Amino acid sequence: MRIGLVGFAGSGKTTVFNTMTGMDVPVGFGGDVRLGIVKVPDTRIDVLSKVFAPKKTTYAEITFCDIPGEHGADKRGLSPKALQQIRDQEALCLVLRDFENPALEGAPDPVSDLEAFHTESVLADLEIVERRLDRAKKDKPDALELAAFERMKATLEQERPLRSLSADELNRDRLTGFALLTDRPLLVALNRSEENAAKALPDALARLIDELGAAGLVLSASVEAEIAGLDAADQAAFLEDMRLEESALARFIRTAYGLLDLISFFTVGEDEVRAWTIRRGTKARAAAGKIHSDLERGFIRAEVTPYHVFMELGSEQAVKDAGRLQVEGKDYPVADGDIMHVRFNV
Ligand SMILES: Nc1nc2c(ncn2[C@@H]2O[C@H](COP(=O)(O)OP(=O)(O)OP(=O)(O)O)[C@@H](O)[C@H]2O)c(=O)[nH]1
Ligand SMILES: [Mg+2]
Repeated sequence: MRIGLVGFAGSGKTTVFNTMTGMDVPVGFGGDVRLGIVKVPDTRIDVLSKVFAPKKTTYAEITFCDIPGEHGADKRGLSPKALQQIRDQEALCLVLRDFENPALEGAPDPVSDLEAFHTESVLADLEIVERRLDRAKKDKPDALELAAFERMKATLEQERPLRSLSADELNRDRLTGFALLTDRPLLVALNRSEENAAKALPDALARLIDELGAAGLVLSASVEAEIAGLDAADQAAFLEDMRLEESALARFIRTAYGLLDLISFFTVGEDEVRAWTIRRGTKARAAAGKIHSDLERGFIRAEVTPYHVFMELGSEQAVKDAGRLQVEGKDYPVADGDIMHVRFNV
């Protein structure tokens, strides 16, 4: 999954990117777009890896993309180039500044920054939608698609994000190729100074995040940088000192998985123990396709052991002997934590 770190110049995107990925990209202003891959920590994978002692253990991964918050020509908002780079992302993490940045004028105002980002995204989307509607008047319009675009226009004119429409209303299947911004899942990260790291999201901001159909989270990039530099034992003590329950990366991943409605299933064996990320509701055959297209094409059945059943009985043989192995067909909705063996024939 690809998540873009977006936001205005100097909000701390590169600093957040560094703490999440363990990379050391210079902070300050601007720079190039950067990619960093992060393993999704999962204690279930750690346990399965102990049991199977495989040659290889593979965690699920998230790709972070750090997008410089280049200003528009009037020194405000985001440049067309920045907006274009944002359009390439599957999901967005908006980093809001809530710390004094000596290089910027004025005190931090995250609520107004979120409003400004939203307004700018709405206007960019409206331009695309109106252009499509204009063109539709000339060529032969598809009635369904036209209705969807009219609905999108009305939604945007009320300054509501497209993500507030259902997949059906949006006619989402037909939308690929339209580089819209407000239909992307949005995670808002409030980047705070050290002394406020453990305080909850302020009410006004929480309300706005809710209205926009987004999810919110608080972090302090400077605190996280310190945590990342410690060894495992000291990390726990430091988190407790700061009154934090877990690192920002762990919270970030959990929040992102919830927002995007993602779950993991596992494959196990002597060669590899591996986590796979899918959308909740994905059926067994499509999930098998994540592993290899042959498994989807030649799918016969899936043999499934829920992780908790495996833990209760201790081995795959014990699960079979107890008659607890689930034999599932192609339409079985894979559940979070399913250990799956796909039987196939090509
Ligand atoms: N005190 C404090 N300073 C921070 C924090 N996060 C970032 N900074 C500082 O703010 C400045 C800008 O941070 P960057 O991470 O480069 O900001 P950016 O959003 O990547 O900026 P652009 O790439 O220009 O859009 C740097 O000097 C950082 O050290 C934080 O949590 N607390
Ligand atoms: Mg940057």
